Amino acid sequence: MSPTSDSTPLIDGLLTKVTDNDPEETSEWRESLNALIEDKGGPRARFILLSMLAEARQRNVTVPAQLTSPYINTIDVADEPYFPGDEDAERTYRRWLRWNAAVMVTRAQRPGVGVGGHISSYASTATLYEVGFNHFFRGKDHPGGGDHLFFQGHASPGNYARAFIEGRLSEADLDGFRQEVSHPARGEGRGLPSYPHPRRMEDFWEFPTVSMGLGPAEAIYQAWFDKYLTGAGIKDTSQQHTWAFLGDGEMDEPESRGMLQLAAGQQLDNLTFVVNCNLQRLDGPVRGNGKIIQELEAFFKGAGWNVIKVIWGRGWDQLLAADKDHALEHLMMETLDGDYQTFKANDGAYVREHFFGRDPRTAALVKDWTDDQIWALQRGGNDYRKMYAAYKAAMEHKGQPTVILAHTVKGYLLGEHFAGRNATHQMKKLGLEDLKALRDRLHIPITDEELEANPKMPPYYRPAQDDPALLYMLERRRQLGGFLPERRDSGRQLELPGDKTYDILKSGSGKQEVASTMAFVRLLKELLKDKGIGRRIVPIVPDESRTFGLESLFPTKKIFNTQGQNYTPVDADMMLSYRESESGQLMHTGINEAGSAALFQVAGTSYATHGEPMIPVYIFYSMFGFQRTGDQFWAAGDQLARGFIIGATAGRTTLTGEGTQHMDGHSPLISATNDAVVTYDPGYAYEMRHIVRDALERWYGPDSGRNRDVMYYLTVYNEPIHQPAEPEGVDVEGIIRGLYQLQGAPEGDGPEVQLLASGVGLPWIEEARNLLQQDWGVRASTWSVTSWNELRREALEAERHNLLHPQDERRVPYLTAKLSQAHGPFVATSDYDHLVPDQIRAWVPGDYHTLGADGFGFSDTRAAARRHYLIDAQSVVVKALQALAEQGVMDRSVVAEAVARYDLSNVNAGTSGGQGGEA
Ligand SMILES: Cc1ncc(C[n+]2csc(CCOP(=O)(O)OP(=O)(O)O)c2C)c(N)n1
Ligand SMILES: [Mg+2]
Repeated sequence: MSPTSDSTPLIDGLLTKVTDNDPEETSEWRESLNALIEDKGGPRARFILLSMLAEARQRNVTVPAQLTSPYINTIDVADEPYFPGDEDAERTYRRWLRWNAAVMVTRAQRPGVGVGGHISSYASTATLYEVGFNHFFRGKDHPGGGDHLFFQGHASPGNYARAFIEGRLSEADLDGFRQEVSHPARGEGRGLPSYPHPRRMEDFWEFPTVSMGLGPAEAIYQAWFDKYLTGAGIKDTSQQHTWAFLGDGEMDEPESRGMLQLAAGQQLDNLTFVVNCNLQRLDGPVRGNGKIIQELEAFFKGAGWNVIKVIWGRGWDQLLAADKDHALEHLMMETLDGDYQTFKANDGAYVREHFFGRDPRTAALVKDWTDDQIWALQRGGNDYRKMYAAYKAAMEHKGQPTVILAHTVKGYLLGEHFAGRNATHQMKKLGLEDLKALRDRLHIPITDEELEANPKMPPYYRPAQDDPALLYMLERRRQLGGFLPERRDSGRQLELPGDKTYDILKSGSGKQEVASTMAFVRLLKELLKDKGIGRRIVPIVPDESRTFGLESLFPTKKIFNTQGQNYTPVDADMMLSYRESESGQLMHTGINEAGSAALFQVAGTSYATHGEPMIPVYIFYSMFGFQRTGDQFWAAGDQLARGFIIGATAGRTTLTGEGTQHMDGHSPLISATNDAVVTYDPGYAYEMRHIVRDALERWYGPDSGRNRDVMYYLTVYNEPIHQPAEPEGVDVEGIIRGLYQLQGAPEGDGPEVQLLASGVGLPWIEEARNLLQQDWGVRASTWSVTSWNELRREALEAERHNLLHPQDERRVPYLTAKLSQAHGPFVATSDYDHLVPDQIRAWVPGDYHTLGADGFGFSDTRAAARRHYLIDAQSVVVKALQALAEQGVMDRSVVAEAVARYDLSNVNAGTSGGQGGEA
């Protein structure tokens, strides 16, 4: 055991505070131990101690579980299963794949292109993939529905190489690697994205994995969600398995490790992680001074996973069998990863001297072996049968997720310039000599002449159509349900709710004041009742249900838990009792925004992954959304996810009681950078009814020609406000496109201004309109900007069109056209940074002035905060007067008078918004 595992916290129920009631006896035991260490040394003492622990456990004396095992394979040789495949045939085409993957990347480095790629990672993981492709991974035509496969992103050349041999991609397609736009534009074939990007290759990739750490997180939630679908009676997923292939370096990411407990707690035995432990990451060793496999073993075991280590290939079996006094096993354990890496960058003689030579007993084990024989000893992850045994055991294991820790070599079989080298990750091409050597090692029938003809464009290898190995390979996939990866979008539509469901938000709040969050939740409850889509809605909440008024769903819809509810909830007698169930509809993710975002991604892509459209409604504190899990929303966009992202308690000044780390004044800016996110900042409830309906129709209604693969981000607030009834004949198109008029200018002949606002700012401009008229005789129109972001996008599209078609009639952006009849300067406010309304500046037809709440928030009353930032009603009034003064319509002294009248620099003089602002 390494020193680190000595300090592993005791989590197995051991009492940590036991009184020592016989110190003398204790000290005798201690002395014996010390004597043993001095006499026989540390290793022997360790052996005795571990035997004692094992004995104690056997006798039911509770001691903490041992989190690591010896540095040998978990599955004993005697327990290895019969291997049902044709190992020779499988090796033959595995070599073709290795060759074509390396050649594709090399060719992508050709002069004039030079776009790079990775060679060594696939070389290390080819065996791990191939065992799965030939014996385990079920395709989409499998009656059980097929498996979910998360591949290591930068090992994609291997996936393309397989698709080429399978006949799914042509040689011309492979030459389009990393030239997604230019290659097809030249008419030369498909462009292949660098990594698994479903958005860029919709019929092929399913899961975007290259932002390291997000794949493992998503895989866990995919497996959980599969059980949810079964519990909901929507789909039987009992024959679907989730496999995640991960790098050992990738396991450093907090997202890779931070959600393991959910998989164990929910007993996700439909999930297997395969960690490709090639001991290297990008720069160098993962744990040069330690042992990553042992570290991961302890970590996963501690989290409650089943761990299978595949460390040594079959060549080692006889050595370990002859290792009577465990000297080899001990040496394997004592040798550091950094040294293991160095061995693979050398040769057999080096391994003999620097590994076996460290102990006369181990040196003796190989004394009759040649250096070549020693060099041929493989690592477990490069041994096909050892991996087969591990996968089979993982599939058969019940009640726990499994992790397979596979020891491999980075750059395996690529030769001395690649294997185990620190720089190997980024080596992008093979030189002529490397190619020749690789060709020989892989037995590829390509001649020296063919290689020499153009070393920058080495030929791909394609077997004859009736090659027995090829036929065998295709047959394996046919038996397992078709090629993988594959993404299928069923294009399924849903029967959507009619008008009545949405009417709940039509009539306003009457005398009451209602926050937009609550209004949204009311609509959500109506949607949950709908016969057509109610059961397809997946509310996702990271421990904030009570904050958002969702706790009333606990007793009726229940919280999903694969274990059901085995305890009596403390509030069992109450109406709103906390209820968990195997068929629950709510997904309570714990305090885990990253997990929730992963789940959102999974549920939002179920229409493709499972052919079952599901509608995630992920509600969270908006501050902990785009800036915290923005990368996951990006991955969700890549995966063409659809669903509602509800940034609740939004705004820089609306949740003021909670202070700066809760006050979001910028999430619409971040969401604006994600092209798959349609952002709305609705202020009034009735606006939401149209937006939500539009989203559902866009995703799952009849085809309207619009891109369906978008997510809707709605910012909603916790400030109760008067919700007006929907005006007769309201401008629905304007609401959806981002801008509509609330009120026109009052009659009269005073100067005119145009006031724009969004979200919680709508009441401020309505108040400002009154003040302008009463106090200054200025006539203001008010506009609700439901989406600054969409207005900008549409305007940019118009500009692009105009750039490319200079002689066509100019396309006028929607917002420009909409505001073209408006008179006077424009003033905009919101509960966000200036940059939010500034997004549309270029297309506002007139002088445009923005107000905004920039910088860090603080805890205070809403009115004080709004005055501090100068975004409230009075600030809007003054800004409007100033705008008129700048146009020469009004004297500057009037502006000064207004500043004084409203006491504008006094934070205690604000009136926009009530007191408070807690969650
Ligand atoms: C979040 C994130 N950070 C950094 C990278 C860049 N990156 C790509 S591959 C790689 C090294 C991967 O090492 P490992 O996970 O051990 O995979 P291997 O290639 O060794 O199988 C890095 C740092 C990334 N893709 N994603
Ligand atoms: Mg690695």
